Amino acid sequence: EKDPLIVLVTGAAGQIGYALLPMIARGAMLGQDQPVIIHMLDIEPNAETLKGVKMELMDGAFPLLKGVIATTDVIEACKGVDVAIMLGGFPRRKEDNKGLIYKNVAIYKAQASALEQHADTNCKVLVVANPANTNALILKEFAPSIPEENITSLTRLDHNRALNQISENLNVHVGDVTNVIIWGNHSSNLYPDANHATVNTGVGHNSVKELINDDHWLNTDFITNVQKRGQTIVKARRLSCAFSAASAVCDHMHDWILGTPKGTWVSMGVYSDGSYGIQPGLIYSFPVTCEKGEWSIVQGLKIDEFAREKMDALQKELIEEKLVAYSSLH
Ligand code: NAX
Repeated sequence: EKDPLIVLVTGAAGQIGYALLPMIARGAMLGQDQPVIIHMLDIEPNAETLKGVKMELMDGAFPLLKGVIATTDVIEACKGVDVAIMLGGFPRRKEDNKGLIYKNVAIYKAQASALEQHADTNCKVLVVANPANTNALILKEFAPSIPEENITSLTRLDHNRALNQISENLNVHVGDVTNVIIWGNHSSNLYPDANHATVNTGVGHNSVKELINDDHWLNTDFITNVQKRGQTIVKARRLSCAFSAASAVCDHMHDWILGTPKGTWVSMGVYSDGSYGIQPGLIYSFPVTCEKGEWSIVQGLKIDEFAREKMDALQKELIEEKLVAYSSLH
């Protein structure tokens, strides 16, 4: 049997945490042959809730689950961690964007130091809490001894939502649609790009662009449907999306660690190496392939004018968020 991996989940008493924890314990994230020890972190006002979640994890009698720690102590939570899922943060609903960034910079700076000092040196980090790209950037800057390629942010939910939009439009199974791209920032202006997406028709791979034959839809409703999907779900459910986010977290970590299938890519927020003219160092969502625990940005895709404009606007947004974040540090 493999040695267990230690998985940290911050904000574990929250909504996404509640959906994610049983998925991790059942092997949906790291594989059915990979035992796990789960470290759950939340803040003092939620300590009791966290205890309740721990009881449910124990009652799950999960064969792969070798241990659970529920704590409000960030150092205890970060000890020996191999995989860190950062759901915890100050909620968007209570602050404007600037206030939200300020509050979260303080949190991510502190958690970066704790991870740097106490986690495994090769710890892989996924930041989900919003503003996800900028929280990840702060984490990267304040944990310089963690390799920068190990710090990522979530755009996989948006990626999966884009796959679903295409699957509904073309009336094909979502599993047959591949290679959409979420470029840049996970924000209300996020940009799903289907220019390179394909559908497996059983006899070959056809371009989504040719099958849909309607650039207008791809450049209008397709984009806004993905951008507004979160709000649409809140309206229907009277709660924000939780298990689709949790499932996307599992997809992100699973594909990063175990690899993407040949010929397909996924979207991940990763540090820019200057690919596609994006400012180096920013945490920007790119199409990536993964192998043996390492991602690489898909190179050489043809970018049309429409896409270029969106990609640049999102870069600008991220540079602005970065400036706000840094201004709060002085
Ligand atoms: P909840 O508000 O239900 O849970 C957040 C939890 O974090 C709470 O239990 C809170 O006590 C805890 N927390 C706050 N400060 C903390 C700290 N300093 N240390 C540890 N824990 C702390 O939110 P939930 O619906 O679970 O969403 C979690 C985060 O994901 C939010 O920031 C949300 O905006 C973000 N999302 C990001 C997505 C993405 O694609 N990147 C999509 C889903 C989601 O909206």
